[in-house]
This record gives sequence, C-alpha cells and structure tokens, in this order.
Amino acid sequence: MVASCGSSYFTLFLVLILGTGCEMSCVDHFMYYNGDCVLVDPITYGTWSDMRAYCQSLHSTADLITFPSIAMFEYLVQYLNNNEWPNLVFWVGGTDEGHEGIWSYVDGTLMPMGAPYWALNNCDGIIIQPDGNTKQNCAALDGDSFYYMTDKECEYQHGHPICYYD
Ligand SMILES: [Ca+2]
Repeated sequence: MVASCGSSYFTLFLVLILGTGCEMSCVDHFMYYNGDCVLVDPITYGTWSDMRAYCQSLHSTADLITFPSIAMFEYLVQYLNNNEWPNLVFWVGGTDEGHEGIWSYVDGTLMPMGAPYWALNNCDGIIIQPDGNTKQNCAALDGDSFYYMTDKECEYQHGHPICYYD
C-alpha cells in the first residue's frame, strides 16, 4: 500500500526539502548532497518493495538509498534526528533476503557491517543490529534507534522512502 500525498502538509514538506539545498542538478524534490541527489519523504509509506518501486518511479536511475560514504550516512542521520517529526522508519536499499546474514545493497555491493552504520541496542546486554535472523531481511533507519540502521520485516507497512541517485 502506498499512501497518497496530503495537500498542505505535503506542500510544506516540499518547501522544507527545497529549502535545504536542492540544486539544478537534481530532479524535483531531491536535495543535492556532494554530487548525489537524495529525497527524504516522511509522507509516503509502505513496504520495502513498495517504496523501492516508488523511488524507481521518480527518476530513471533512482532507488532506495545506498550509502556511498560514511559522510553521507552521518549527514542523513543528523538530518533525520534534527527534524521535528515523531520517530519514523525509513527504508534503506539493503537486504539479506535469500542469503541470510549476507547484507548487500540493491546495487549488488556488500553492505558494511557494525559501526558506524548499525544500531547498538543496550537493553538487556549489548545487541548489535542486525539481529532479526530470517524474520527481518530489509534494512531501515529507525527513529527508535536514533536513525541508525536496523533490520526490519520487509513487509512492514509503515516504512518511508529515502530515494537516491548519483
Ligand atoms: Ca535477515
């Protein structure tokens, strides 16, 4: 299920995104960051596959985000934590579906594990994400973990897209 865009709230969202540095080199609503184009969409939501298709519909080479650098990851984590919206879940273009424990980006490259990307939960002892085994096969930035990376059920219906192309 893909949520449709609300009117006034969505317009405000677009203004906020455009005001953060969208340049002529990115298509509409994508913000420019160091040669790359990124769209953080806190309005649209759906499963990992739904949101991947959504990103691909916006630009010929766009997909869910893959992080080309730690600097890009840090920038986005700070950007998400600095916003006023409630804790949300944002899909990342990474999965271990069909090859449990081997995480790869949608472009086929292996995902770096551990710090600084993946969340470290310290409830009953230290738990380093991903920890969901075969039940959780899609990567997300989760507001409940300060937007560090976690594994989620791919069919989780309330993940928002972060779309990306370079
Ligand atoms: Ca898994």
